[in-house]
Amino acid sequence: MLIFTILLICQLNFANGNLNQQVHRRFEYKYSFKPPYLAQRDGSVPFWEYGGNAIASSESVRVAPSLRSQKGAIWTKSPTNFDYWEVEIVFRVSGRGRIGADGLALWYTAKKGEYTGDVFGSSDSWNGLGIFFDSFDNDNKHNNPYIMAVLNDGTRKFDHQNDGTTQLLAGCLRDFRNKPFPTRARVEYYKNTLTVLFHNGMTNNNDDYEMCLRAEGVILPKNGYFGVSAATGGLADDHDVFHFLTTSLHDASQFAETMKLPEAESAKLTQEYEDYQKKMDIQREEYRKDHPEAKKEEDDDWFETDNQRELRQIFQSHSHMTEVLRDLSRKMDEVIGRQETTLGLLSTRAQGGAQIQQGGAPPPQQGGVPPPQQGYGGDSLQRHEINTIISNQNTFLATVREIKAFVQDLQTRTEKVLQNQARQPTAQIQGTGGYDVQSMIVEMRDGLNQVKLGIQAVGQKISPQAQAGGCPTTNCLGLTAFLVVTAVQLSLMLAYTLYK
Ligand SMILES: [Ca+2]
Ligand SMILES: [Ca+2]
Repeated sequence: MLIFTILLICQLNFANGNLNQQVHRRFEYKYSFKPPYLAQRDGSVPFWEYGGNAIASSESVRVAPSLRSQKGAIWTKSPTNFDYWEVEIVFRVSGRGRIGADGLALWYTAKKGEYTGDVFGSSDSWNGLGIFFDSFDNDNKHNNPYIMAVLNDGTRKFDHQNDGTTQLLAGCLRDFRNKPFPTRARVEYYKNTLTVLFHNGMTNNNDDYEMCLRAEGVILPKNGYFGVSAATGGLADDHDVFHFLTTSLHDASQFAETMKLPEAESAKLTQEYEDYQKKMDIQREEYRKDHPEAKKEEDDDWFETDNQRELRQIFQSHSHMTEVLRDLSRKMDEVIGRQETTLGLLSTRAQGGAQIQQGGAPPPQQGGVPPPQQGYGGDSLQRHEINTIISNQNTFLATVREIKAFVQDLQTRTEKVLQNQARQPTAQIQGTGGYDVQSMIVEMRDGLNQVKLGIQAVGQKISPQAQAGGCPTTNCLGLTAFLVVTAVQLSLMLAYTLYK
């Protein structure tokens, strides 16, 4: 099963690789618009024409505004010179109403459509493809907003009354109105397969696309025009388009053939490039002679690498510190484990002692605990003494747990600092000065090492006592005090670091 899965993954990767190798993509700026400077000062959009109620600004094209009975459209000036393409459109349909109208259309047609037509603001009886974002539920089947692809050969009229249900190629029910982020659609037409992906605008992540529809055997007219249109009715929405990005898709092998330059031209271009390089070198030399201070600035750049090295050292120190802390945490676990064993032994003995005092008979052995070496009984160890020992042990355990939690907290904070540094390394180094941070970290590491050694020593001290089954109360108290002092020290160090 596992081998089969691995094989499948390999195959998929191979297939993906093939696809990437075969398709050559080229951004087509003459069939695209995007902010900033979407529209020029005179309001025109380069390579595009718009009309009707459409208005273009530097940030977006408002294809139809939220007023009653508005229609508008924007069309490319020239027909495409490529067969296959992908269009990514970033848009927003928004209005105050719970229901909006009428919708937005993305077109690829043999001829440019109208600017005030009957189908979402553009021409009916189109020849080519229309992707409709239909906001209004004309047929009252509660299935709008709806996204659909409708093909037409120039003979059919769009069936508005039924929301085109009998004419659509494929579609999907998606709400695209009033989303926190602009909605997106990616329409791909490659080797007669049409795919529409939709991004519902609930996140700002560019990759959150979902499949809306896919249809094979789609034949579209060659050398068509792209367009976007929109319309409002009795109800109204703003229909804004921010990005219209067209990429042409080519079969890589064919593309290589068409892109080959004649040899003579290639040699000429190479020669031109070399001449240009030489000219640039000469100019650079002259500039250096005229501006000796520029040289100094270049030298200054080299000192940047020192800073970077320093930063890397800080990173290493931090990583080392994290390791030490992890080690410490593990040791703490060990200490707690040992203490719990000791506690178990002691409570067994406390029960035994109580029985001795009550009945005077020797205690039964419980859970295979070996009998202690030295004699004990009602005379040598009173019940209240044992209880004191147990309560001391409990206090000690609680303190150790607190310290453990504290160390974990410290570790989390260290990791946070590391992450912050990774995100904004230069800000840190400029803010505090690299050497100070470095020396402080070394100090902290030494301190932590001392703590670690102390705890190891404690662990060693405790284990023989656990084996012997005795724990003098004075020692336990001393240890508690030691650990509390350590905790205070650590918190002071941490506070100092945070303050810094
Ligand atoms: Ca409709
Ligand atoms: Ca409907």
